Amino acid sequence: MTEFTYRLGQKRNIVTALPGPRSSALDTRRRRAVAAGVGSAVPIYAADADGGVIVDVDGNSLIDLGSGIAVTSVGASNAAVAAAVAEQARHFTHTCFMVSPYEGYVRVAEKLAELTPGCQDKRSVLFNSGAEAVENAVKVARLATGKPAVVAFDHAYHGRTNLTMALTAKTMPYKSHFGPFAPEIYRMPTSYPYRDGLSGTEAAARAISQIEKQIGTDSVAAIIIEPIQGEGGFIVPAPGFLPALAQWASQNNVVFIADEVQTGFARTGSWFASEAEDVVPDIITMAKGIAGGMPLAAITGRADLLDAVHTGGLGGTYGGNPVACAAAIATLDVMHAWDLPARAREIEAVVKPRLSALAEELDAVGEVRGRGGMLAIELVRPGTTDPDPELTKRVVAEAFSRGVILLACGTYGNVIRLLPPLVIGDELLDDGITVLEDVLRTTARV
Ligand code: PLZ
Repeated sequence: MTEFTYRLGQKRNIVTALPGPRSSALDTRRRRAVAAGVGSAVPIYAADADGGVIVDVDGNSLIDLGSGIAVTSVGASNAAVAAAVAEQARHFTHTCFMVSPYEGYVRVAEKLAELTPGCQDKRSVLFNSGAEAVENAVKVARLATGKPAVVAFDHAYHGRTNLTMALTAKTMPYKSHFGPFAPEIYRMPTSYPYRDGLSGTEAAARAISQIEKQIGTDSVAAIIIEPIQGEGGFIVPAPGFLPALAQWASQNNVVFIADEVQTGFARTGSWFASEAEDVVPDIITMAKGIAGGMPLAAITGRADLLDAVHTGGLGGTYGGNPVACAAAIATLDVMHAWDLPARAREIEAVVKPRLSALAEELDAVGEVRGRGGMLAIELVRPGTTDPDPELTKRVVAEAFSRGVILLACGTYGNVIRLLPPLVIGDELLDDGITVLEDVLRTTARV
């Protein structure tokens, strides 16, 4: 393992009840000022964070197994990223790339062309959020193909804006009462081996047949899919599913968009999850891990598709903000220097066998799955495959009370996902997983 350097001590240390008095006081202020529609996974307020720990305003150090939803892979205050941000902010925080451009944007686009799968000629555009990247990938696909329809999948998550809500599968909490939604979005069955028992080829044939029958290839501009579905439950499709869809897309003038907002940037043990099956997406959407916590997103894709758009057709005031670009350049350098794809594989090698042993021991653990630093357990009622969201909530709450931040996910709310910062040290990771094991053993048996 690379020797990572940290600013804060990497130890779990709980010194008050959780939440402590300062967090509780802030929560009272929050309820009077912040809209109720915004939720938080844990009720502690952050004061500091580094490596694998979040320190709250009461002085508690918690183990972070969520990375702010797969964002802080290099740590939440990586020294190189913080220095790059400070240096860029000293010179200029903004000019707007659409007004007077700057090198950082170009450098990020060059790096994305190098890092993303495939050696075809590529172009990139930078944005602020994952949803914005997805919206723009769809804009490009529609313009380049001259076709209207977009195919998304069961269990998909692509964002909370109007178009991306339409692409997202789950109604609560993301869509309920927020419609009407963008038109020309069609949902197809995905590959969910634990629940459908199909091979990748069978699942792809099922989806393709429905696309051809219900929409028609002459109407389909794009297929958008997460190579491992994130919010929907860390669903890893059966081998062969993604390559079959990508091949069908390329044969039918359909743009294959891989949404790698959550799976990207070393998270799954390679730079992008598409690489695991040698899939070369026509367009790839990215955000989250790209810039060490600064808001930046991107689309990178085939030059002929991206350059089909008229000048002025793509952009936005803040897209590719210079401070965020500086953070991205530093983040990608750190990822290379510390070989974080290899670290993600190490995390899998350490954690997955322990989770698999739990699955053997406890009937409530239906499946263990995932890749690299993106791992999950799906919890079910013993003896069935019926989802157990109540148990999931209890496990997450109990782990939190012991100082470990875990995030749940899944269409049925019954998946516990592990997304540690990739720079988490072995001891802290071991402590976090030991807590998860203890909590599961005690909670799943009652
Ligand atoms: N595509 C694959 O995972 C964001 C959302 C959390 P934004 N996932 C976390 C929540 O409840 O809002 C995501 C994703 C995939 C797109 C997005 C959207 O990215 O940066 O949140 O817009």
